[in-house]
Amino acid sequence: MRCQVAIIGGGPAGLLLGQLLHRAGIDTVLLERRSRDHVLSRVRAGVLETGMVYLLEAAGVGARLRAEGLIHDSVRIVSDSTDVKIDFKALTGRHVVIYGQTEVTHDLYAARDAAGAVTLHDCDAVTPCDIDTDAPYVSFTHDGQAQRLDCDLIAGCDGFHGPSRHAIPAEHRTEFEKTYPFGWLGILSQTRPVGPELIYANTARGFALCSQRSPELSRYYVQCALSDSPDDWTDAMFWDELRRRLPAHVAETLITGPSIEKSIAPLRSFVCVPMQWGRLYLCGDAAHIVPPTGAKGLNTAASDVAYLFDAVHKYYDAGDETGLADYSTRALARVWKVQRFSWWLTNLLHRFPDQSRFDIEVQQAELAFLSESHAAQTALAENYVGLPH
Ligand code: FAS
Ligand code: PHB
Repeated sequence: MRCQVAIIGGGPAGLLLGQLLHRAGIDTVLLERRSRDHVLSRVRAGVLETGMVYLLEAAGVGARLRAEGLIHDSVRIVSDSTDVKIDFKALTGRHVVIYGQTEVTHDLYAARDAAGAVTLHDCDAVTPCDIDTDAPYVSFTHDGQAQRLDCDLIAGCDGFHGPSRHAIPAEHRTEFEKTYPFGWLGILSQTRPVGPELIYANTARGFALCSQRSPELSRYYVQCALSDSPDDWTDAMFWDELRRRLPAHVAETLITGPSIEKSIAPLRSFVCVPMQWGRLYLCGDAAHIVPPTGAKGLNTAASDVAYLFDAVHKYYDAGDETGLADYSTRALARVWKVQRFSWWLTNLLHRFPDQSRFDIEVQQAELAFLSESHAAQTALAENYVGLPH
């Protein structure tokens, strides 16, 4: 089997890259470890930067997004003593779009199928090989048969637990990591969202987030202990805790219902440097992870894809290898800015088990400054709507 670009991983990064390359006449084969149903059952991100929306339009999958995506011009950040609206539109002239990652993945798979591009699910032992030669390939097992996919380039879009990052020799790979002493317990409920905009809450009981997927589908999160499991939380316990972490006038309007999904995500900041080695290029969670606080995981996978697509297109279109050579440097420049913002917002909005009284006072003072300062609100808004690609 042979193609121009082998894509490992059928999440949003691999799918978006594959679709952009297809529309540029560059053929790919996508190897995914899990089944299509499993990938489409995941509930993850919900906020799209306008840069990501632009890429999805360029990939030809903007129709449902335009019809069903919800334009949000602001978010609210509340605490026990502050309640501030971060008005993206007024501060930056831009907005974000609420459209679930599940829907993005669904749309991209549908487009890939319609394009007739080759996607293999249930692939095992996927391994990038000879990445430091001009004849790289991917070995894998499919339907019990050992397979080999020869290619020119390999895109490692296989997420944090995939093999691609580990194909970069350990002696040349630097990994930066920060873990957080709590997780996010998230639920999805077929209920009307508590309000028109997302609400981030920092309270003495910890963080909470009121998000949404549609006018009838709500997504809520509460900060929880790392030792918790979803089974420790009944729906009633979740709703009670969420109410306690919201302003009273908001809590009393909360519409509750049975959870249709309930999961706990650990929080981590992680960066792999470099994001490329030989003919292997890492995109998305394969190279970096951010705590979900700033809604940047999916959107940063998209900016990696934008840079890699640009480089690969120049390579095939004009034999220009400069984009490929510069990919990691270019992508990491934006990745680190997103890491900083996600780390900063996570520290601002969560209660840490080891926080001193001083730490809490400083955190409350920063929330108060944010509620009073146009400059502070503008800085948050510029990062939230998305830094330039
Ligand atoms: P993904 O992990 O989505 O996709 C990688 C794909 O590679 C998967 O389909 C996987 O099955 C496949 N793969 C793995 N190993 C493989 C192998 N050996 N061979 C072949 N394929 C392999 N981001 C936000 O912005 N907001 C959120 O609220 C949010 N919540 C999240 C909750 C959870 C539980 C997780 C894990 C992540 C969350 N994220 C969130 C981040 C998430 O949205 C990622 O940033 C996004 O999925 C990145 O997309 P990919 O890089 O494509 O990685
Ligand atoms: C979500 O809707 O899943 C979501 C929204 C905003 C975030 C994180 C997650 O910051």
